[in-house]
Amino acid sequence: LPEPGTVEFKDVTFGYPGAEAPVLSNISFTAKPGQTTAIIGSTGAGKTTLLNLIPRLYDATEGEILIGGVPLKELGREAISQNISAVPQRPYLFSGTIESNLRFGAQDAEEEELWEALRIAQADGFVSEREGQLESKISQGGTNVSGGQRQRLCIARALAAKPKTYLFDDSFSALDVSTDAKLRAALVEPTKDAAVIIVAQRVSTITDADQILVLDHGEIVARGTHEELLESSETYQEIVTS
Ligand code: TTP
Ligand code: MG
Repeated sequence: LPEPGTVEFKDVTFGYPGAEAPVLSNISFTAKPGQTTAIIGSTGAGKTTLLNLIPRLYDATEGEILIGGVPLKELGREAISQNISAVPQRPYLFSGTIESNLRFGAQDAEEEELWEALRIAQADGFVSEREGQLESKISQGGTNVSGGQRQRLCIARALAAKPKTYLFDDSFSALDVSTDAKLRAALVEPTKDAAVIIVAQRVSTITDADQILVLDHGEIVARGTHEELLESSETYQEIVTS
């Protein structure tokens, strides 16, 4: 069996219910623990849809997705939520406290572990400045924190759960370049044994990924490392220079 956390897509096709054309066609790849798999492609290419299939927000129309060699449909909801942390493109906070938001998926974490997750996510500074700190209130939808703070709290929440698979959907876009760089450097150690899948807009942030999948109109049109794709893929070159 592949290692726990391994994500395998086998010839996956997906169309939204009622839509005529599939949004994803014949997607096959393996994201291995200890590696970063980046997905890049223009808006509407299907990147978010692809990520959303992994925690079963929808089921593939054709083909199969396996986690650690087990088909998603046999895994069960609990195993999926215990093993996979997803930071969605529009990160969401629940009304409650910062702590209750961080504990979603990490009920038994020690308080120190929550602070460690906040430090990695570059969120410890603004949380410690808020009155009440971990007990400080978050309003419905997280409207009383900024977009960049919301993003970092959702990254901290994902880290606190200590999953085997991380899904980041454009999760660093609201951060300034310097915070983005610090956060990425801090993420290396805590995610080193996990399978990490990152959807990115900025190529600069994924140049060191172990594999990059170039998605275009729902198909993987090229794959490889940054250097390989610069040589082989016109679509990639266009993304790099755009
Ligand atoms: P996405 O998967 O949202 O495309 P994307 O994530 O690559 O785009 P972006 O970079 O802007 O985040 O959408 C792919 C197609 O699927 C697009 O035509 C819109 C459609 N779609 C739906 O029909 N219903 C949905 O719920 C979503 C998320 C997308
Ligand atoms: Mg998207």
